[in-house]
Amino acid sequence: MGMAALLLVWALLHCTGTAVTMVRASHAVYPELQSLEAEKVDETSRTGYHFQPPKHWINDPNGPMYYKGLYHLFYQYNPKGAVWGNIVWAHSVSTDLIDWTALAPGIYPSRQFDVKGCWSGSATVLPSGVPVVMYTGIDPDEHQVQNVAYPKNLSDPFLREWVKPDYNPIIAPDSGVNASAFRDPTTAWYGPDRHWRLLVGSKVGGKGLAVLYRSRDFRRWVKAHHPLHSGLTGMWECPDFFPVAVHGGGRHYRRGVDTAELHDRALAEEVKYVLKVSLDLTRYEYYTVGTYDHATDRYTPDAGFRDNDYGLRYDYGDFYASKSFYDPAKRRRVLWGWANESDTVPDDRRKGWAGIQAIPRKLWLSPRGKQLIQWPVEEVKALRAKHVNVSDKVVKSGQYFEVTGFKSVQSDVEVEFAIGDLSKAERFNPRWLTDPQALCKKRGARETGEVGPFGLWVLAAGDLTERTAVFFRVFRANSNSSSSRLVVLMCNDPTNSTFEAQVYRPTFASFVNVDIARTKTIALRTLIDHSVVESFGAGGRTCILTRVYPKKALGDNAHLFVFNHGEVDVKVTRLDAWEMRTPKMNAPAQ
Ligand SMILES: *[C@@H]1O[C@H](CO)[C@@H](O)[C@H](O)[C@H]1NC(C)=O
Ligand SMILES: *[C@@H]1O[C@H](CO)[C@@H](O)[C@H](O)[C@H]1NC(C)=O
Ligand SMILES: *[C@@H]1O[C@H](CO)[C@@H](O)[C@H](O)[C@H]1NC(C)=O
Ligand SMILES: *[C@@H]1O[C@H](CO)[C@@H](O)[C@H](O)[C@H]1NC(C)=O
Ligand SMILES: *[C@@H]1O[C@H](CO)[C@@H](O)[C@H](O)[C@H]1NC(C)=O
Ligand SMILES: *[C@H]1O[C@@H](CO)[C@H](O)[C@@H](O)[C@@H]1NC(C)=O
Repeated sequence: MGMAALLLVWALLHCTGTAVTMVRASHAVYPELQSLEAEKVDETSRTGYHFQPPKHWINDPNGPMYYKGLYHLFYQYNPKGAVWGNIVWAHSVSTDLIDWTALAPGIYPSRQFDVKGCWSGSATVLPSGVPVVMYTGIDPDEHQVQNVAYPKNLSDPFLREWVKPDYNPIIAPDSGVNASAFRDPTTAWYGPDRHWRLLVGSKVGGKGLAVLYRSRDFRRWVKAHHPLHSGLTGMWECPDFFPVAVHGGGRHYRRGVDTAELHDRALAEEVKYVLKVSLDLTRYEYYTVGTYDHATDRYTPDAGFRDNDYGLRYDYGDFYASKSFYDPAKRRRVLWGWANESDTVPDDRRKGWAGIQAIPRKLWLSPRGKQLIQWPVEEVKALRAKHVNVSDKVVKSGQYFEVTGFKSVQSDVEVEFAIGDLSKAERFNPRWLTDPQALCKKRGARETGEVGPFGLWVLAAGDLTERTAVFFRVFRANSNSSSSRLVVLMCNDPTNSTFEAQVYRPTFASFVNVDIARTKTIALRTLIDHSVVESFGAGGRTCILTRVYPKKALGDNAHLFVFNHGEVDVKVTRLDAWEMRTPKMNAPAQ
């Protein structure tokens, strides 16, 4: 197609706004755009220290693993454009999860069993030390099949080349499976019966399924009679199933547990299991923590975990298709998740890029086993540069102050608030319990309250006409103040983040499981990175990532404020903020 024709297509798309789009694999598909290379890359809102390639579209993290001293991250990538399409497994390596080197794509369509696409999957490091990847291939009939690939050269720590055995696909949809809804194999685990197991995401009718397969030799896989688990939530994408250490279980509870260790009987008694699924219908994820019976291959969520759309999430913002891996170098479980753009497809075409990965997070089970806790991997601290701090500063009702002396556009901010008088907390309506997001919208950052809203305005213009609020509000759960329970809401309000009308800017929120009546303080850490606001409330109990695109609050014009719109005074007991350096982000290998 000549340049004029391209421009015509583009103009048509723009003017009518009704491009022929279809939805496949849950991504809007723009056939006319998916092979239009970005001519230039707009750096305006590009991130500095979040993972992204130099240009074009990315989505799900794939097959993360540690091998011979290197962290590997593969991810869904369109080498030809800034919208979804032409999907391959792009491949990057790092020694520290911070500086990344881009290699050539590791897995790309080359055989009948993946000729129409190489979609998401996982890595398993076999007991022999050999890493294997299992991924979804799209065959000539557009059926989703599961394939395996092995490294060509085990002495190459970069694992540059992968071999796809002729016996692929190793798992094809049988007559009981919808071949258009059968994807994203998990890391495999080994049972006491000497069989490997893995899960594939699927659905039947309105039910999401984690379909279970078993194998003796990693080659011939047989479907189990029942799925490991299912739920009335529509298609399950990107299932993840892994053990977590229990507090008091004889090992440090923050330590990760390798999926491959699952068959160890002594170990099995001191771990719980996590099942996470990504809901195709809502584009959110949820997880439960429970027990796994090796003999019956059944997973049962613990009482108290909601096993549906209202379940606990890793992140209550823009975070999807996540995948964890066990890091043997630091004995921890690390979580990767994809954050898409909140701007429009024409914006992405103009920018020449779309999608980032969230900062990798260490993940562990809380001491009481009621939820998972996440925290940016410790390596992130190595990026901290210029530091400023504030301590014991009271923010009176209706007041705010600016944190000065550093550039906040690419920064890491840790703050702790002490609350003066919790007895004034507003009444909590029990109906709000199931929908914190609606509560946040109703009681956004601009509404005044009693205890809160207080928190940060980030990526703010000097005159505050642009700002994204990350804040808390405290409510009292019943009218009897001597026996009341306090409810803490954490909220992210991007309503005033930009003047750009087209940008998608939902309020994101959740409750924070802290006993604030006892602590009387609450902490917040926010990683700010041009168009990313990634927040960790109460030491990682509630996380919210959001994408925003300020027009004024760019570069040196981005400011950071602390505000209090509640009647009750709060005190910033301490605030530490650092400018963040830019790591080597996917520079091509020499
Ligand atoms: C395998 O990788 C090692 C380490 O990079 C290299 O020295 C060796 O030449 C490679 N072997 C082949 C057959 O490519
Ligand atoms: C199979 O899944 C596809 C994709 O979600 C859906 O369009 C189709 O209706 C499903 N087919 C059946 C028979 O459920
Ligand atoms: C702020 O940090 C500096 C070191 O960067 C330290 O010397 C100083 O005591 C801190 N001030 C407050 C008020 O915390
Ligand atoms: C913030 O957003 C609201 C709702 O869109 C709007 O009414 C208000 O004028 C905005 N405030 C500023 C300072 O732009
Ligand atoms: C408040 O609750 C406490 C403890 O449940 C109870 O002893 C007290 O009578 C209650 N007071 C009122 C006014 O209901
Ligand atoms: C990210 O983009 C927004 C705005 O277009 C959509 O509403 C979300 O559904 C989408 N998220 C995912 C996971 O695709």
